[in-house]
Formats: sequence, structure tokens, C-alpha cells
Amino acid sequence: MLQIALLLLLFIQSNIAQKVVRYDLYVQDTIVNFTGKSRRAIAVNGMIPMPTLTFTEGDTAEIYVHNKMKESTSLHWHGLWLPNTEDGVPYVTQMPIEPNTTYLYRFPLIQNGTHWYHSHSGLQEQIGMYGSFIINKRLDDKKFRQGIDDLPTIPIILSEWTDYDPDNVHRMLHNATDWFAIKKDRHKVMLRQLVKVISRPN
Ligand SMILES: [Cu+2]
Repeated sequence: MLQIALLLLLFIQSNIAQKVVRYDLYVQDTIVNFTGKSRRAIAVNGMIPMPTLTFTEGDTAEIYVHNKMKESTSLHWHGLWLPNTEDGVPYVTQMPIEPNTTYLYRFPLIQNGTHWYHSHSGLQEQIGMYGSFIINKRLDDKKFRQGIDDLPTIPIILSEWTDYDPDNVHRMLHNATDWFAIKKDRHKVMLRQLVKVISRPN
């Protein structure tokens, strides 16, 4: 009887703690101009990088992916412990998310920390599909450090951009071409321009 009561208590507690946190991600083609040339990129909810997804350990993530592109997509939750069916690898753990369809990823968060998520289809990650994935510690976590874990935080992502089609970069890397070594001074100039663009106050 005591065991049943204890079990019931545990069940009630874990039910109270659990919160379902929903995000809707709209994946869409876009045009960017970081270097003076217009290039195709992918924005999610109009953003590059993708929106930061924030949870607390114990929450259940409900992430609806609305594919508004003309090609299929997928999302992989980098370094997260989750049921294999939610891992986001097309043709391995799910079918690709086809154009104009919505796909739901749903999984419990059983860890805390700063992670990231990205497309697992082709080289979509290289043209914008990467974002922060934050899982806060629970306030009642024994390891919660007052004055440290409750400090306000702002996630920062460092990324890079190339005007080359990433598939082309991939191909050239396999061919061990010297193209990028020859062009590197030109790239330094582009990089300087890019730093100027992103550091410009708006
Ligand atoms: Cu990954």
C-alpha cells in the first residue's frame, strides 16, 4: 500500500513538473546579401540563424516544422538524448519533410545545457539552418548554483558565410583544389566587409 502511495506521489509530482513547450518553425527560401552579391539562403521564422529554442529540463518539446520551400528538409537536435524516432535523420529515423507539409517533433528533455540544432538535409545548414537550443536547469535541481545559473544569458552563435554554393565547396574540397588558397586575399577583403556589415549599429 505504501509503495502504491509512493508511486502515485511520484507520478503526480512528475506530472506537475512537466510542461509542454511548443514552437512553430516556418522554413522558407530567402535572399541574403552579405558581400555585395545576392545569394539564396534559408530563413526560419524570417531569421538566420534559426530562432533560439529555450526549455527547462523536464519539459516536453513540441516543435512543428512547416516546410514552405520547394525542397524537403529535416531537423537534427545535436547532442540531445531523445527517442531515436525524433533524431531527424532523413531515410534513417524519419522520411524527409516534404514541401508544404508540417512535421511534429515531440520529445522529453532529460538533460540541461547549451546545444544547437540544424537541418540534416543536404547542405541546408550551411545556408542558414542552424540555431541555439537551450535547456535550463530546473530550479529544484540539486546542482542549481544560485548567482550563476540564474544570471541572465544571451546565446551567441559564431558562423561563417560563403557566396559559393556549399555543394560546390564540398566538391572542390574532395578534389583538393588550390582554388581557395589562390583566392584567399579576396576572401579576407570579403570577410572584412562582412564584419563591417554585422558590427554596424542599427
Ligand atoms: Cu548535429
